[in-house]
Amino acid sequence: MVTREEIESCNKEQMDQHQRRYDQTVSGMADPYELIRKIISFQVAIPSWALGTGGTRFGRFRGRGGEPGTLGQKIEDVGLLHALNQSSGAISLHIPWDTPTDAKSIIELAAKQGIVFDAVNSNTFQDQPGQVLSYKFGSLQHTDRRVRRQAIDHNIEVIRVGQALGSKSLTVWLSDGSCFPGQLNFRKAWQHTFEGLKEIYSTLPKDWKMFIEYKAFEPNFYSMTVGDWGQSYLYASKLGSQAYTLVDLGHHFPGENIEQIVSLLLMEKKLGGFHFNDSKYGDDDLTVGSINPYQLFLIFNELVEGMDHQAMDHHKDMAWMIDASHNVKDPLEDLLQSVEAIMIAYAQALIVDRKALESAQNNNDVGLAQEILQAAFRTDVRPLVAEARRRTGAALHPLGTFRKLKIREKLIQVRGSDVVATGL
Ligand code: PSV
Ligand code: MN
Repeated sequence: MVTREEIESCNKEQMDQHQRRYDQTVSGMADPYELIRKIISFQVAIPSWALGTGGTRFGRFRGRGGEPGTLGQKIEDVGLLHALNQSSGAISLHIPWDTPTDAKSIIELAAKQGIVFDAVNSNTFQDQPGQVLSYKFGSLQHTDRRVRRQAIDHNIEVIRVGQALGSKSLTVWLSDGSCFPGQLNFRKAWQHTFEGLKEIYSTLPKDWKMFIEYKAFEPNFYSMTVGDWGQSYLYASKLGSQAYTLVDLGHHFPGENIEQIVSLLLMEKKLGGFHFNDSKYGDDDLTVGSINPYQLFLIFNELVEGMDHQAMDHHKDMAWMIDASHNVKDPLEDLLQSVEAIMIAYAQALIVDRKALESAQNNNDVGLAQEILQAAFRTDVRPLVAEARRRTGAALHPLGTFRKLKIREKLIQVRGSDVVATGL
């Protein structure tokens, strides 16, 4: 669908302008090559459910078409993104939305596109056709042990699916909770959930991690059984060293200090994974960096500081993923924009003058500390990120190239305009 030659020829047209901007950006930087090296190795996984047009509880409008109708086509779409940016070399599957029927051929297809399998995600927040017992009143927290059993078995099955693909982690997001006061005994709900997680954890292969994702509200509106980072941390620390908290940016109340949460979880070695998106009000699932890029930068600032403090590998030691929904935009364009926003925030965090910041903090020089952070945030690092892409054979401008090469039009020609991808 897109070749290296096509990307190169688009790059050629933009090269003069890029070179001018790049020279200007790196003129004052001590070691731009080291920055470029880090940017190149940073990869963000694409969730299998984000490749189609999403909807809300008020329905779903038609997308432009050409959406992936099969898991194979979803992998092809991630391959397209990766060809354009060389930063999306992984896919995260949601089971059962995207259960592979033939793992071997799926692995081969992914390998051809340079794609690996990131965390596998279980789903006990919906009832599936033919499912024996309902999750209407929760899954692992349920008052009926048979429902809990069904949810535990599903998670164990998801680990098995992931093992066949070479995944190394399981993400558990539970929608369990209650909608009305009195509906739930909080303590029993917590204990049931913990017992279930414990059993799932006990089946985890030794080289796997388990991520416990929390969410402040929705679909339950009075209480969530894994509602905040404190609850997730409690489960993760009681479970053991293979269990971690997963932070999804959209799962907080407005105004929450997510960067501080990130810093403390890193300090406790309990931050395992990340779901990127942006929001104005809640779990809005908007394009990363579209509403509050400064917050994204502040989060990356803590991530880089905390990971460096523990000599962690920025790419390998954390599961990075986008978790968004695209109701009005082309999903592939939206994902390209999200990855770009992540790379920009990451690059800006890399150029924070850490020594100067530490000294300003030690001297309680509040004004200077702010200046230092904002100097990094206000640096236009886009040419640096573009250069990192160019050096790996990707596009200087992924979105522009996607449009110039008429990739969506080609997908519509091949797949038609009526396919609807699985997901929410
Ligand atoms: C829940 O809102 C969530 O963030 C979880 O990560 C799910 O797996 C994903 O969205 C898709 O529904
Ligand atoms: Mn999520």
